[in-house]
Amino acid sequence: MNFTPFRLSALVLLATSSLALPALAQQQVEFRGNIPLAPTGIANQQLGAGPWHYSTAEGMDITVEVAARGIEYPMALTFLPDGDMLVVSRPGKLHRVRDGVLTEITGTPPSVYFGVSGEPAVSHGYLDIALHPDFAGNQLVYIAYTKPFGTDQRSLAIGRGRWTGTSIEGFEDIWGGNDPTVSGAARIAFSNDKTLYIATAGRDPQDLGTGGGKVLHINDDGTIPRTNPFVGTANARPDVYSFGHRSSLGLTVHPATGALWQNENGPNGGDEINIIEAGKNYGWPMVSLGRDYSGPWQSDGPNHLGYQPPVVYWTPAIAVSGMTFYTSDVMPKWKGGLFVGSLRTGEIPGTGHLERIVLNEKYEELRRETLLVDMHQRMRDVRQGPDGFLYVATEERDGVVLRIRPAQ
Ligand SMILES: [Ca+2]
Repeated sequence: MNFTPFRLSALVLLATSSLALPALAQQQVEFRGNIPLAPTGIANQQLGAGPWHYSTAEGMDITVEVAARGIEYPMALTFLPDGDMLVVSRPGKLHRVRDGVLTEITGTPPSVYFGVSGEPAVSHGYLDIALHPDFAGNQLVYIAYTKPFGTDQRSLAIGRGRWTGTSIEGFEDIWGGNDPTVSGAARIAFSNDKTLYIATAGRDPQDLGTGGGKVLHINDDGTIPRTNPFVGTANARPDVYSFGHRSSLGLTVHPATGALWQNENGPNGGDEINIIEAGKNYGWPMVSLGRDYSGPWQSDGPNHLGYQPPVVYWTPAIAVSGMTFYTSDVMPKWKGGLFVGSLRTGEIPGTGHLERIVLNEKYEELRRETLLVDMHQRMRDVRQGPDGFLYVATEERDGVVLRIRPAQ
């Protein structure tokens, strides 16, 4: 036998570690139902006055400044032809922003708003806003919102009205508003043919007879395009365009191809960006690259066999939100990049940020940059302004719209 003192002590250490392993191998966390309670130690951090300066990966320095302040939980923004910004919020308000000054716009519909965003059992009042492609001629503004109906029910609704400069005139619903199976997150986007796409959350993403977990497709007046893939199919809604989605928080049209790009939140991981094709099944809840909130993988294999695969995915989740392609020469090293807002990373509140994704001509990912992490804000929407700068809405109680510009 050749037990040296060193080997003996190593054996003792090994035995001790083995005995202690079950107690040290994992951390117990508190659950509500089957969802772990999120740790809030770095959440709700106040944003300072700015501006902030950053170096970025492509060698382009940026300045980030506050373009608008004092919006409670902004959800989405868009720009009017005159350069003013319109911002909708969780409490169901529409603001115009001109030179940093907020004006609340009247004539918008009542909505349902409660709960803490990011936690179970919530309702967002206003979800998205879009201008009609012929806005300069018809002044039509579209709002996606959670509408109260019946005694105590709520439903996603899409409505439109005319912009007067200080109000929305003659607002009326053109779609939804009476279907309790469709509520929660949603986005809308006009395509180049002036029809409207609606990305929804909700129950039964595999059921073609319901509106939840789908991308839906309507004309600008709410009627159904006859070319939709399931028109005439038994037990299918004629407005369904694609299905098998979870919770869509981003929808945009590719500036060159006109293709519809959608993103959706997985549970704990499995966030996806998808290119939407008519009639296709995107897999939820059968296939996912994420985990159930309680720990197990959502599906048996890490693939989308038999279903449309995502173009980009995240595990752990970043809670993907608003999404846009950047097309301007103002920040040339970012031109062609895809920008995505993040509400929180790895199930930890206070870790929202902005991501920049570089794709090749086949839409295969080449690189991914994480931006504005140290701001600790929920970055709900990102859009390009008419000035070529990027604008980011932070969904916080003291929400702001940030402007990203080249460093000066
Ligand atoms: Ca999928």
